[in-house]
Amino acid sequence: MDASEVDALRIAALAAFSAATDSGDLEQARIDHLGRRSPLALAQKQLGGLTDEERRRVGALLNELKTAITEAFDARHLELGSVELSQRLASERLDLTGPARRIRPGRPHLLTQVEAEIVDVFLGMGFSVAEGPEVESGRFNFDLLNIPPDHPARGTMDTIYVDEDADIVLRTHTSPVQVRTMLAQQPPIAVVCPGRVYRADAVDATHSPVFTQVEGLLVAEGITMAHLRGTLLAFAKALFGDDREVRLRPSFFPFTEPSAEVDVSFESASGWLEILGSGMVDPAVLAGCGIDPERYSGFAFGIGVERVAMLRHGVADIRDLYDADARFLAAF
Ligand code: 2NL
Repeated sequence: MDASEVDALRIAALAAFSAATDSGDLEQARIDHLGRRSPLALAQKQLGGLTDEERRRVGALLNELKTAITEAFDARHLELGSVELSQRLASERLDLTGPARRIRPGRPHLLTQVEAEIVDVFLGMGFSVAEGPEVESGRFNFDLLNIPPDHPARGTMDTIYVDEDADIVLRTHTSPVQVRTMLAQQPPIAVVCPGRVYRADAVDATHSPVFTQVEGLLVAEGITMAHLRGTLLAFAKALFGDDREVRLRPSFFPFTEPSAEVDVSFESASGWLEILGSGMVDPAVLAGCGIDPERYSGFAFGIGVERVAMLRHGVADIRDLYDADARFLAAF
């Protein structure tokens, strides 16, 4: 092999690398001109058949040739790499000035928010939170609350029975949670009991067979109606604003004596709006729950969370709180 043949191989390789316009082409050209079956590799294999002198001469030529072709390949490789990179950067360019997709975070339901707000006010006054089952015995839901077996509230017209024979009901208030608390511990007791309650009511703008209550109970020595009034005034101010007044109106519940509806002053509503029912725990209820009524007294109250949410947020129909209409939900 002489210098002109070596030159021809070099020229062919360089031409092939220049002609390659992408890295696929270039790889094929590398295989053709530097690969194991390239003319260069074949010529190197045949070196063994030459005389010593020839082998040294041709060997040197082929080594130079290989270095030249390799350098040419490396240069073209870099060149095509940077061309391809800039093409890719151009085609995958992101327009960072375009409008971002709007993120719409979820949040607790309005009822959940209001329930938490109510509970927080009482936590701030030192009450604890207690929860209990929604399926209750008639004993905890009624008997121990001074509601006798023949009371109309226990009928199937008012109460949803899970098992009528066994006297198992969906709780009609969260009072049984407070009953359970009293049975489990002696005073002082200060608990609030939030949760779902059930009544056999038809649905209309202000009634739902499922609704949410936060009931509260405070039992200790020397508790009077003044404690009830002061506590519920503080609650009304915390929830509805500092310039509120409360008014107690005589009422009746089987489990409290005396009992009082609590109204809050509302300038917009031309006077007063009822926010909850309350009273001094009936001594018979304390005694039934293992608390000595000669030593202890207490007050209790029941807040309808739907009613508070509707008053606070101007919701006219209780069904809006349950329909899960995204347009309603998004407003809170
Ligand atoms: C209302 C009235 C009230 C109670 C709930 C209660 C619980 C025990 C003992 C005595 Cl364990 N009372 N709870 C007392 C008065 C009223 O709720 O209108 N709620 C929406």
